Amino acid sequence: MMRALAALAAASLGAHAATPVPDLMPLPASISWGDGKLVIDSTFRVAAAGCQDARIAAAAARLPARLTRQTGIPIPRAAAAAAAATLVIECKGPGEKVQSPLEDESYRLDVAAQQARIAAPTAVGALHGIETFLQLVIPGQDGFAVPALRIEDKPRFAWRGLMIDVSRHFLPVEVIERNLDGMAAVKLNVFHWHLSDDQGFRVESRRFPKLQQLASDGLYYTQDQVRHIVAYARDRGIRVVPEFDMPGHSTAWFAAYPELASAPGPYRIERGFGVFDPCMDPSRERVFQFLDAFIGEMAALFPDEYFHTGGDEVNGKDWDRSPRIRQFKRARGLKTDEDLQAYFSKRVHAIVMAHGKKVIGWDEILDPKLPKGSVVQAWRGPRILADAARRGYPVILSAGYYLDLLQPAAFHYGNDPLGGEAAALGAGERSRVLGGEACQWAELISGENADLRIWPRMAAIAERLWSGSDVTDVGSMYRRLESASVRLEYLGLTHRSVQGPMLDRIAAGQPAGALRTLGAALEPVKGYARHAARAYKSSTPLNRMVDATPPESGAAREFSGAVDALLAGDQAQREGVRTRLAGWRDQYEALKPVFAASSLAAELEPVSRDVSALAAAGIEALDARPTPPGWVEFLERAKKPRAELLIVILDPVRKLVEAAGAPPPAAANKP
Ligand code: TNX
Repeated sequence: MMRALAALAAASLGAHAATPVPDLMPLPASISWGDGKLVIDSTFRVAAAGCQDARIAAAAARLPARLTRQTGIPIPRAAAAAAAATLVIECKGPGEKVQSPLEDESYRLDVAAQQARIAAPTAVGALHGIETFLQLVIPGQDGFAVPALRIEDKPRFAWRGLMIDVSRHFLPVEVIERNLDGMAAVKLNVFHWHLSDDQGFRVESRRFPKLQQLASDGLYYTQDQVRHIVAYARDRGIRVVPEFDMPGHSTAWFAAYPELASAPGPYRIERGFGVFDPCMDPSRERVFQFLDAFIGEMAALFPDEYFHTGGDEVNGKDWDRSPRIRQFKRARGLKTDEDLQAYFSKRVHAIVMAHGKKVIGWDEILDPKLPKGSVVQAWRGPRILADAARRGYPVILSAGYYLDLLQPAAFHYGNDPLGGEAAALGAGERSRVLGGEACQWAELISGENADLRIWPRMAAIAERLWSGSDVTDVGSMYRRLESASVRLEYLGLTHRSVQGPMLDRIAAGQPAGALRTLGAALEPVKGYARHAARAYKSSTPLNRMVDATPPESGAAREFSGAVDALLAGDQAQREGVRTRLAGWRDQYEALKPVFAASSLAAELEPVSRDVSALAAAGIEALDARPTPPGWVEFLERAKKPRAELLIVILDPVRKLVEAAGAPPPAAANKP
């Protein structure tokens, strides 16, 4: 039986006949359902047939342990002949030696009652098939099984990435590893590694060892660790694109090699965040000689054909202040700092290409002199994406995919690389839109909460980049995102589990349950508002409630939906709404001893009190009692962020209260 995918998405894949249907993410290009199911138990065996690729053997070897983690069923790591295997993986060829955006990533998955079979032209396609298979393993009334089906699948976009900044805060190797596991699980294929910025230089250089010695606080990846991560990523169908940001965002380099800078210095690793003046000096040949040697060393370490040299946010101040650089501009007929940056970029791009790489850079590099074939990473908006495509450059979208801005998954999900400005592009121009990359800037993340910031929203963006443009049902996305989120924890990500220890720390020995309840009513302030609230430094501990609170509260979203349904007449929602509100009302009393005991909790007292008062008003409204006195003033206060947290149940409760009785005019409300 065949069903249209959009309809499937709308049905959340949730109601297929009597068998439960798994929540796939990203949704595949096509599914047809068969009859019956393949049982998954401790007799599970996997066989790789005709795959001349070590990646498939490695993935097959990991499979039993992954299934065990997901199901709790002990499954031995034992090879099987194809005829006896539960899952057979076939791929025609190994695929490219160095994976590129041209790799064929398609696969087909057939599941019947006796056996499942993945067939793919390349190892990378087969790896995607394995991930789909794992997503299909769900518990039913008689144990774990995969429903019989055929899936034919391939990505909509060739470039599906996640950029992680490891300069502002260093992330240990194991954090990178588990994020690569998560990326592979949702079929992302580019890890863009932002390895240098004002706040730290994070790779060992043998040519220029002062970079790691003086510019990293001892927190950097050795070349062996880099090779390990590159191999780890390749094993999972993921390319690694390194970024060394220049000529701006480069203070850390100058702490090691001040002779690269436009001003004499002295320089120290930057501890604050923002856009800073230090900048490489385009007027000195020694800078390009240094970069030639450095890029040569790094080009050999990172096998990907693309090399990212940044290019963002050059403020030009140190250039303007230098008589030597002003003279250089005049002598070369370079009128503006943009012209000077274009000159710098042209030199650096020639070096990158001389070392056998293609260029990728932030959208400031878009200039008539940019070498053809260079990829433009559009971060300042969709207009520049369309502009780059019109001018003949391949381009990827990052604007609208900034995970550090803490926007809801639905916001990112609605941001299509071929939507907005790009919708007006012609077919040839559209083909240059290679895909997109989410960005996790690291001013306000640590190794502890990085997963919590990236996941699960990343999975929604991954679906936007993999699945068809007609897969847009937000309700379906959120339902499936919840399942995806649970599965990602089995893979080793900690976006859910880390809240436990973080809240326990804040509770300082008291029970943390009420903190969790409070947290469900809150979200961190959005955009750059945290930087307005205090002057963050890289040394500022990220151990507060705001750091432990996910960007999006699923509980608040569900509560809001339940209130809407209730107000539309669905009385079945009433008790659930009341129970939720009672929890939020009561957390304040429960937390009083915590506020008194813990310096980390003390700042939460006002917001906890307001959540409690708000919930109490909601309960009154459920009981049809009129609007409480002072309500309007109360709402004004409760709307404002406290402790960098927003009360996100405010709107649904306001609706409840207003439905119970129109608020009296503000003046009459004064206590
Ligand atoms: C702008 S996006 C930057 C980064 C910051 C980021 C914070 C880009 C190319 N540059 O240096 O970390 O904003 O969102």
